[in-house]
Amino acid sequence: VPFPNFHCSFFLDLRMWPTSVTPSKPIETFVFMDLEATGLPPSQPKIAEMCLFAVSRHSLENPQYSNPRPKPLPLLPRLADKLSVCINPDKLFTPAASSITGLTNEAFAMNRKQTFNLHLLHMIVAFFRRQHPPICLVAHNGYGYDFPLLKAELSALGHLALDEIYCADTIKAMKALDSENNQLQQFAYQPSAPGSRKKYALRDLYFKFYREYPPNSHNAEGDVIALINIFQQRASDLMCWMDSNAIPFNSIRAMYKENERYASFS
Ligand code: DCM
Ligand code: MG
Ligand code: MG
Repeated sequence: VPFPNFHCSFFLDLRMWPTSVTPSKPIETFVFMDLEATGLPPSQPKIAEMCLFAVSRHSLENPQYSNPRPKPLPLLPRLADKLSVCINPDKLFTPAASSITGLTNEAFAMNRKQTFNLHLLHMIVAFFRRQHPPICLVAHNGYGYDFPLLKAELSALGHLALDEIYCADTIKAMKALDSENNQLQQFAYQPSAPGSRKKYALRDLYFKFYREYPPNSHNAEGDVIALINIFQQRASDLMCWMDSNAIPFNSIRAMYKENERYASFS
């Protein structure tokens, strides 16, 4: 049992996972991340914008609330380290990516933005070094997109590992929490209502909790803030799930290998 004194009611079965692949003690810093990029796989996208918000477990366990009318809402943690960077992707945006993000190759060129280079790598590593470990990167659809894409960019610089950093995907976590709740409900003979198909897109979860769509979608910082707002609605369960289910960032496979980008031309 990894955490004998945890008040964690979820997923006892996941303790069958080798304990060495999850953090050895509770995660202390959650680094919420979102990436904007030139497109979706299989186009081998390149990152165009990256936002990291590092928030302590303490802040997430002790939220402040807005004025109670009409309804008290958790405020963004006052103490958060933030890194938001524009990155010249050095690759053409797909029309869809350009349209939803508002980012264009011309704008990066006109504003003389640098590529995903060693300066940025050093910023990211230094940013993590300032956080109290264990550290967990958190992204919405992170396993499907953000983590493999970040891994591809780091690998292209020859930086294969981010040691002592874990990662967790909030879509996977939310689905796991919901399915656990559904199993509990089955004991009470409460079949889920017809038409209640669960939707897990960032904007749908945000709407479910806040009854409006999130502002600044497809802007890395806007998406990170929306993700934190969603996370705050179920923070204790999500943190508990991540303590037991976060995986090492080093176990993430790159979305593609840089030299394969040119393989089809040879
Ligand atoms: N993306 C895309 N087309 C979509 C959705 C996303 O090309 N329909 C790409 C471009 C975005 C990136 O994925 O910059 C990240 O998506 P999101 O803004 O949802 O984080
Ligand atoms: Mg995203
Ligand atoms: Mg985004």
